[in-house]
Amino acid sequence: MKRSAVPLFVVALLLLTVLAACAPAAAPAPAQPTAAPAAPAAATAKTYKDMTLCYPQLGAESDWRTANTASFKETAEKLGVKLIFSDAQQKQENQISAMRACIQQGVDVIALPPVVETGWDAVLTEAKNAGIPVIVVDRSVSADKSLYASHIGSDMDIEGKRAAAEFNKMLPNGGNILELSGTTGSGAAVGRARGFREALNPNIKIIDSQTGNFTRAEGKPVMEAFLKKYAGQVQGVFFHNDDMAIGAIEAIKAAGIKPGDLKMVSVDGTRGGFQAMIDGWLQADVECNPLLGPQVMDLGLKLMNGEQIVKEALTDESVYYPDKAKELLPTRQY
Ligand code: GYE
Repeated sequence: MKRSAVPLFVVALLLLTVLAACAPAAAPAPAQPTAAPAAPAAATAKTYKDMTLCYPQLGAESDWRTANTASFKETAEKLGVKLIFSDAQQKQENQISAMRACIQQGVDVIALPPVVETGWDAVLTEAKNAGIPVIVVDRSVSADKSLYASHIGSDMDIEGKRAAAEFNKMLPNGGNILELSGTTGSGAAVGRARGFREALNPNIKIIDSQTGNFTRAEGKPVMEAFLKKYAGQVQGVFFHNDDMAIGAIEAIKAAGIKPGDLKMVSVDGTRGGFQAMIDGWLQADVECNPLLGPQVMDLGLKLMNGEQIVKEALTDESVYYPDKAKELLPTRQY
């Protein structure tokens, strides 16, 4: 038999082709990861335990202030926030140096309850340049809004208007009243005086207004002087806070005036104010809530995590009256 004419190299080629066709198809190349797997958000988000909060408190002038301080200290303790607290004794220069010390230390957030409205631009700019956000607490500042992150507190103008509405009800035929105002130049005193005047009926005249600096100690002598000067000429007194009212009531009692002889309205809604309503001295107490610690720390944490926060957060408040005072007093937290 003749040997096949098919050359050997052709056989080899065919074999190779068949082998190649039978080989399993190459597995697709594994997809190249495009990015490292995203870390769970919780691992990077800051928590309260990471926060150092500076609170250069303005003073300890009133029961409102004491409750405000307690709210910050208790909340910080509960949440594990490191609180740098100081008491400026109602002096702006002390608040400013406390803020500068905090800036130097590189705190995460500064919460500032400004004793007065003006004069904050320089230190707010320093905080901003250091990248430390400032939350203005309680009273307002006149500085440009770009210099601080947020303001949280009461609407002092509304509080003044609420007080005026009480006098409008109690003195429908008009009359003369006196005003014991808070710390001169403070957002609380400025707003309350402004709102009060805006809403007061024109037949009610404010015949004098003096500051008692939000304290009992200064409220009493101011009232003594008022009583000497205007004996028998006034129907009412508006107090910018309960502590001044309580100091003034001592002077009023000493002058032989009886509860209800003068119509009196105050602001804050402290236990002392409630007691003064129960005793018949105050006919209304406009609420001002000092328990701002939790809300401020919540905003502070949001800022640390780069979240957007509200520029102005106003506290929801009302007016208290003697009829409910006895029932509510035991429930009051301040
Ligand atoms: O009414 C007063 C305190 O700024 C709202 O300051 C605060 C006021 C408060 O001394 O009692």
